Amino acid sequence: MDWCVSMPKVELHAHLNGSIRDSTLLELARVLGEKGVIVFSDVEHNILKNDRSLREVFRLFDLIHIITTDHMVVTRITKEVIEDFAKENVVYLELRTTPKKNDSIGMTKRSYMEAVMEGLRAVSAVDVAFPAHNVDAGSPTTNVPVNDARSGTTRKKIYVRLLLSIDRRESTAAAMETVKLALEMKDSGVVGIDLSGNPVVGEWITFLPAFKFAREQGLYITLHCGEVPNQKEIQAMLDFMPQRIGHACCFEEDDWEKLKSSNIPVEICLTSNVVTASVSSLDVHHFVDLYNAKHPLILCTDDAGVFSTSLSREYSLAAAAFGLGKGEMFQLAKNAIAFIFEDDGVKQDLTSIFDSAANMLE
Ligand code: 6MZ
Repeated sequence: MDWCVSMPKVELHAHLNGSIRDSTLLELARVLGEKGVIVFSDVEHNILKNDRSLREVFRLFDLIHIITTDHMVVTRITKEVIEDFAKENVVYLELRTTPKKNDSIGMTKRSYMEAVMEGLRAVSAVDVAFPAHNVDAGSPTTNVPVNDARSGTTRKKIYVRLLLSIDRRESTAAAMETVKLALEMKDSGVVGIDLSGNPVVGEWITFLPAFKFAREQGLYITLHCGEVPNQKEIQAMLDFMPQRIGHACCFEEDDWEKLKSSNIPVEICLTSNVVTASVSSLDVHHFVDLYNAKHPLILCTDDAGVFSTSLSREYSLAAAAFGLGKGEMFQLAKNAIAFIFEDDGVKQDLTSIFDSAANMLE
């Protein structure tokens, strides 16, 4: 496990509200319990539970959202989640979150995202490399630490980019609103759009206009695809040719064929898939077939908080379950650079970070 922690890693599939520390969730829940908004003991049991079906996971998210949908809390969890990933040597993080609207507390999708941005700026343990709008040049510049001016020191650095998620419960109009917000925030590090949420709810066709618009406007796209069996949807999503997909658990023969010929990279979330029973056990996980076929794949956490995992743990699990050595795992981590939603400049910087860490393999 030690070398899985110390080696640089790239995280491309992490949901903000799924990645919260248990201690933070419990602390926040206790406060709401004292105010009588929730029953703390029920919530505590739910948060600390280890096994969860996919249905229970989405019930838990509804609960988490009651606890966290508040501007200050959103800022706090964003800061903590980034610090946690940086601590285990994630050097590039694409953090995704669903912009939320809650009239009762004056929250709009935009103000929710501003609270996320505030969280980025609040990170103090590491430098956060993030695009900052260069007022003089009138154009965005990348690679600027937004939280601290102490760059150039030996402090750790993590690149953070944001993906805005569309929840499958949303309407076409709400999905379009999220895409427009992403476009307005393009200079602030929002690079793409994700489709997520309970996979048994909603239909791809509802979101298609928003995703078409996102693509036309130059945003990157990743879709949760095949987390439950739904061949018609899987085929339609693959035909759309997103830049990446997440999960790909319940694929039929035709779907594998289409996926492999399209070469669409897959974000693999081992613990999440096994805990939610989308895959019955690690030894039958599609990681093996995709890895052997040299299909592009990236190991990710999905929801490090909800599934009590970390990216290092996912690497360690894969190494043990699939008999992969240190060199192969290092290469797997490095390969992820090719699939980030960023330009060649950032890719080159990440490549040098990996190259200078390669001596850990000796
Ligand atoms: C599908 C998931 C998910 O956006 O509030 N989410 N969607 N499948 C999964 N597999 C377990 N895990 C998380 O983070 C929480 C939201 O992310 C999506 C769900 O929509 C969940 O409500 P944010 O930060």
